[in-house]
Order: sequence, then structure tokens, then C-alpha cells
Amino acid sequence: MTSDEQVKASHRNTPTSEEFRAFIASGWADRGTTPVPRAEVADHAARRRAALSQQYPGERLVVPAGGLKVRSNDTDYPFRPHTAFAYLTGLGADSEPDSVLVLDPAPDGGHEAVLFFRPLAPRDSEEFFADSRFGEFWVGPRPSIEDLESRLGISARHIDAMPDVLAKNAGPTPIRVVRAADGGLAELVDRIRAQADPAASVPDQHEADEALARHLSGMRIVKDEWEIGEMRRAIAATHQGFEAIIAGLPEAVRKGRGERWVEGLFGLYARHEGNGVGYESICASGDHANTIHWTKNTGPVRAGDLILVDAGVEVDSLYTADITRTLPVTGRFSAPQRKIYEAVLEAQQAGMAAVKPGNRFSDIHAAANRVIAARLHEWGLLPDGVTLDQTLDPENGGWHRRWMVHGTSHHLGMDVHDCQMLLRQDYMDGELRPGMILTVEPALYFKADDLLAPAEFRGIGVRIEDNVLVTEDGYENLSSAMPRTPDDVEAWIARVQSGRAA
Ligand SMILES: [Mn+2]
Repeated sequence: MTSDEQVKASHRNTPTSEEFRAFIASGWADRGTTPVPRAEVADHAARRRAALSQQYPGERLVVPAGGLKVRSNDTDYPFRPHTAFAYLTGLGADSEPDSVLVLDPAPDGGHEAVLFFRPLAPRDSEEFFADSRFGEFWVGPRPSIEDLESRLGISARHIDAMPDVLAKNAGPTPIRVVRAADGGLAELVDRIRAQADPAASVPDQHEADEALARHLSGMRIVKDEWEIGEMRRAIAATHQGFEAIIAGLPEAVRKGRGERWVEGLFGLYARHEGNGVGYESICASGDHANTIHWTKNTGPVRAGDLILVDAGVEVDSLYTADITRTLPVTGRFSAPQRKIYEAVLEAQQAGMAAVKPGNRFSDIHAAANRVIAARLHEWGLLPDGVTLDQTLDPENGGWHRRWMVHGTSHHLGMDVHDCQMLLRQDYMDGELRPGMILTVEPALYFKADDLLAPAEFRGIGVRIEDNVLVTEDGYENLSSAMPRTPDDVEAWIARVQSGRAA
């Protein structure tokens, strides 16, 4: 409900006459009355709201979409709703900024869900033609209240009615709000709570808000069949984007500033196939691969180097893939590149083998890391006298981490780092369950200026990342269609660049 304030230029204010306003409001065809069909996601979202309702009997829950964020003056960043809002409403990329989902406790138990938003303005309003942020002339028609109700199977109301609904019986009715989604709305809820009970502890209220956000984050940890389908679509689109990159590698080398060319190729597919990229693409050629989150992508793509691409398409429902391939720019791995690549691949296989119900999330990292540490030990890179067991000692070891500092896995879904708010006991130490989707992404990084690395390794960074579904008896690698072994990667590049079909 609280988009950033825009800086409007006073020199653009144009006075309008009553005559003009009547004229511009008239002479348009009827909007039509065909009901919007119910979305497939509506039933899933209803089930999610019902599960949430059970958890918080008698409490009013406020889940905002968030507002527009100003990029400069009167232009905004593209809008993306808060994930909890999208999960509970089924609205994805097409969400309206400033919408708010309220679960209001019903007198007979349970909750009534109401979606507050700014519906389509009538044509005789100033907004219709004069509001560059929300007006139909400027950004197109928004849905009407009836449109959203029939599409989502949820009651909808004008956003202006929301403050009174939030304040109703605010004394006896505890209210929780997802604060991170919309700071302005969180402040409004704070004021309502303070008015209803000035003696109540604000830190306790904020802790209750936090607990709601954590619960919402954790609710998404096991994906249903519909969500798994969305993930498959995101991964298939990502696969296409990677093939576009492979096809474009020779041109990326030729053009200079090739990392940006690669980023652009992927972005084209991400926008065409989905809502966009699920996170800023990492297009890291040569030594840039050793910067874990290299998103500047300003460098050249050079023949003979590897290019590490970590990218994912976010589909319109906001589920995103997160895949990394490290590709030889000219189609063939050199001997040192292959040696490092094979160690990382072996670690990834070990990590994936640990993906099964009953194992803990952290077992994946432990399995992959054991391989990474073993190879570094075997190559003589750990300090003299440090054994494999010593470096793997969680308290006093860790020498191998110089070449692999990050975790091997994270949950993946509507957020690229999904379920991020969970506590350690439910995330790192949590048991793997069927329906979870996570990444397995070990790596080895040898910086160009790393004097402890063999000269032939310097400037080589390799990461391999796949998206894995926990099944009843193990895992399914959802991105297995994208080649991973060095031979398969070489054959993949040759096939795509020759224009042959798979
Ligand atoms: Mn990742």
C-alpha cells in the first residue's frame, strides 16, 4: 500500500478544463462483462491459506505485496511482489503493487481472506489519463474487483477500505504483519496496535511479526506437484537460455565485453520465456569466475578460457531455476581445466548422492566438501602436515575452504534462496523430505594471484550447479538434460554451435 514517493516535475503539470475531462471520458467501448476464468493456481493458493489459517486461530494476518520502488525521479524499478504474498494469492508477475492480503479471523473459526488492491479506475477519473504511474493511458488497464475475484476465488476490495478493516477490534484481535514486504504498512499496523493497547510491548509484537514471516518462509519448503511443474518449466527455459549462450560464444569473443553479450543473450530468453532472470546473471570469464557473485559482467570472453555462467529463468508464477555451467569458450577443456572440472563434478555427484529423505540438509555439503578437500590434499595444496581429517574438522580445520568458501546447497523455489528465514534447526540441520527442491553446487576457485595454487591452475574457477528434487527414495536431478561431464559439455557445445538438434 506504500509505494515510494515519486519526484514529479512541476513543469509537466497541464491544467485541464471540465470540457476536456468530459470529452476524454466519453466515446469508449464497453469494457465487457465476460468473467475472467479461474486460474489453475487458485485451488493451491486456497489450500495454502487454509494451512496458514489453522496455524494462527483468532489472529489477523497481514501479508502485503509491497509497493513500487523509485529508480529515479518518476520512474520505478520493475515490480515484483513479496514472495509470501504471491504464494498465498497465486498472483505472480502480474501482481498489482500496493496490494495487501488480509486473513481476518471469522466469528465461527478460521479466517476470511480479503485481497485489498487498487482496482481499475473509471474513465471519468483524473487517473485514467493523467496518472503516469497507475493510469490506464500510461500503464494499461488494471483488473477490476470482479476480475480478481473470479480469477483467484478470493474476496477483493478497494485498498482504501483496508485501514478500517485492520483497525476493527484491534484490541482483542492480535495483528501480525509481514514487515519486510512493506515498511509503510508495517508502520500503519504499529500505530493501530499502539492505539488499541498502548501498554503492549512493541518488541514482542515485532517478534510475533518475525515469527509469522518465518512460518511463511518455511511453509514453502516442500513443493507440491503444481510447484514442481513450474520449476520444470523454469529449468527448461533456463536450458534454452544456456544454449543461446553457447551458440553466441564465438560472437561474444569477437565483440569484446563478451560477458555482457552473454548476459544479454540469457536475459533475452528469460524475458521471452518468463518474467525475467530470477537473480542477476553471473557471466564470469577467466579469472572473474573466482569472484563468487561476479555480476558486473564487464569483462571480455577470451578464447582458451572457461566461462562460468550462473543464471536462472523466473517464470511468470515467480518460480526460478538456478543453474551453473562452466564452459570452455572454444569448445575444449585444457588439461588443467579438465582436472579441476572433474574434481568439482565428482564432488557434485557425492553431494547429490547424499540427497535422500532422512539425511540432513547439511549432509550434502559434507559429502561434496569431503571430495573437494580430498583433491586439494592429494594435489598437495593444504599446508604441510595437514591431514584430510584435520582439514575437515569443523572447529579447528577448514584449510580447504581457501578454495571453496561457500555452501554447497540452498533451497530453491519462488525465491532463489528459498525459505531463507528458517532457523538452523529447520534448515541446515533439517531432515530432507520428498518434495524439497535444492541446489547442489560445489566449486573450486583458483584466483590468478593465488601464489599457493599451482601456476597452471591460476585464473581457473569452476562451479557446477544443478536443481534437485528430493523423491521418496533419493533424488531427481531436474536439470539433468543439461550436459555436465567434460566430454558431454564439449559435445554439447559442438552440437549447438553446428546448429544440430539434440
Ligand atoms: Mn545457487
